Amino acid sequence: MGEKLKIGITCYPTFGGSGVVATEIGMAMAQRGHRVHFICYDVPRRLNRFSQNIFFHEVEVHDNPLFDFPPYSLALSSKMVEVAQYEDLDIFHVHYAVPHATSAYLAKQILNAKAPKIITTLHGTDITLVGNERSYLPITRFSILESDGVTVPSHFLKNATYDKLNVPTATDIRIIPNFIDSEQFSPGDAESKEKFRQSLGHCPVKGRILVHVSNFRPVKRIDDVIRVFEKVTKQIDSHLVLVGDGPERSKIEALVRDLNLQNKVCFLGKQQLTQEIVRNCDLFLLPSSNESFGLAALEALSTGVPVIGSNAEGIPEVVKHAEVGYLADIGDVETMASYAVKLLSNHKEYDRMSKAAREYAIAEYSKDKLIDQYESYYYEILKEKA
Ligand code: GMT
Repeated sequence: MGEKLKIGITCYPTFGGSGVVATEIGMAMAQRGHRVHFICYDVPRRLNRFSQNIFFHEVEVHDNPLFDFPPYSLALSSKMVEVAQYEDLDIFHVHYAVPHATSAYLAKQILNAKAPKIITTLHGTDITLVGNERSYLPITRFSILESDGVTVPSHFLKNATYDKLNVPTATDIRIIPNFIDSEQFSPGDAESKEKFRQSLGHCPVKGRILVHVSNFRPVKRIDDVIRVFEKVTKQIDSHLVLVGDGPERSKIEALVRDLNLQNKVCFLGKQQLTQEIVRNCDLFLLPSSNESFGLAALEALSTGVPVIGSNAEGIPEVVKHAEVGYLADIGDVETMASYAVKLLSNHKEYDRMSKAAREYAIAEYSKDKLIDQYESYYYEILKEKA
């Protein structure tokens, strides 16, 4: 490999998959000796410890009586310019076209010949955003076309970028799937499972445990999670654990009460170490209507937990139907529930699938392999666009 790089990373510093992927890439690059500068409005959730080669630069958005809306994108551009100049950055690796690639583009214009190369990683919600708000299309498209390199986590998202954003197919978009740290996301054992059940406290848990982790946005279709569980729990002694928080939370809590399931459903809210929960459960539910990849499902597979979900967008690329889980059409809660019951009632088949899930996650999505791809891509873009 070539010389050590100086990389600026910008992402949404939240619990969402894009923030997780961005942070894990940064931490892995730092371990490989590159200097990594996170340029974000807050410390990314997974960046929870001091590490050599990692630096954090806060984007402060100053208010002013003139501003109805403080200009985050401009504050980010200014910070990018400052960090690039002081730290002599080689690359801005931004996660999300809008506004991060747009801010990087502006920073590049200001920095001129000394500007770092821009690598934009799309995460899917860029496309959903344009679907919901068409006025963002020109700026999303422009920011993608002006990037020096573009990556996506799935074939689905590559095709959607060409189709929905009308990006010319001659534009190279590199597929680098999301990845897992299989040591962190390892299966639970009998002891951890027992401890977990007891720790659920007011929700004493017997039987099987179904789990869902998300940001509780409408695209996750958490009402389908509840409907699937309602059917499963009628046939199999089971509980449902919900991890995360977001705009749908109140509605879902109300639905759980309406269906009289409150003693069987545990809302755990936002959690830092989801692996400590998911590895102690039996089945992961992901019935989303939109999912460019489905990192949460991959993390479940890595812990040996099969996934039942929808066959939307990028999910079938990650969850191989009948091999590591089962997929049905969006909203088909009947079929999802029958797959869940079938799997949970056949211990031999469950054990086979659980083992296959873990093996598949390690073989296809190991962190080292995919970080190698990002690192090679960095060098490729620096060489190509020199
Ligand atoms: O929808 C989420 O879970 C959050 C969102 C985000 O912005 O972090 O996730 C997107 O990026 C993840 C990482 O690439 C993907 O695994 C998710 O599938 C994707 N979400 C959607 O496409 C809706």
